[in-house]
Amino acid sequence: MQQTPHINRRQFVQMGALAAAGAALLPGRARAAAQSLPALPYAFDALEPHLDARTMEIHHGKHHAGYVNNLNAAMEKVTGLAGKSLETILADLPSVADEAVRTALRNNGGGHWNHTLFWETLTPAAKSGKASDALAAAINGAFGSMDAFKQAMSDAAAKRFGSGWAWLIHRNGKLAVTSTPNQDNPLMKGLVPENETGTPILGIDVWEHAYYLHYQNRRADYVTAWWNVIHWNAVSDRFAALAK
Ligand code: MN3
Repeated sequence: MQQTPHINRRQFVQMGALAAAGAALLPGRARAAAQSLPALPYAFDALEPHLDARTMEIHHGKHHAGYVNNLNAAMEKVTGLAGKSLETILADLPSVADEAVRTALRNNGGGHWNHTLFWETLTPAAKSGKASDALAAAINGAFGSMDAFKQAMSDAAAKRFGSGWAWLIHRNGKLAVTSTPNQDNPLMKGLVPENETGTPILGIDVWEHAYYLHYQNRRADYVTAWWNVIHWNAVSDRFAALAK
């Protein structure tokens, strides 16, 4: 017979606090109402010289903040989203009947989710670290080697015409590299090709606002520099949570 473990009131309160902390930290668990701009987990200049301070300041404080504000405005215009996580909303956008609201949720909800992931998976170069054994094994299995994975991801970033993202996704128990235009992401079932849906564990923003101040038209140089500031512990943790 399985016994139900006894949970006292103090433990119950602690569990609630942990859940609330998790909801605040993980983009996928953000609540539908009152989205807010997450603080950067490092200083604007912490990723220098690879990502410059002025770009980080504008990217976070203007671009990402704009997506959050526009997302909140869009969510006020439609009922039925209360209590849904942002991830759930993005995975079910075709169910939003109003086309203007649906487009606003797609662009700004995607923008908020994508940038939250982006900041969380960056860290100063000295703290970049390396992929966990489990993630490295999955990358080797999917791409042949870490170098081959980096080449595939860099190629996807280079080939994305105009604005968009390249992704490392977890899909059906495997890893794959994909790319989306604008602020779309692989969570958006019904909007991105079905065989490119999945859960991103790493993504690179290739909108010009992510690099133009420092790199101008040299997107490839930005992508090369970006690899120096990947927070491999964070990426490995995201992989572990999905691979369970
Ligand atoms: Mn951006």
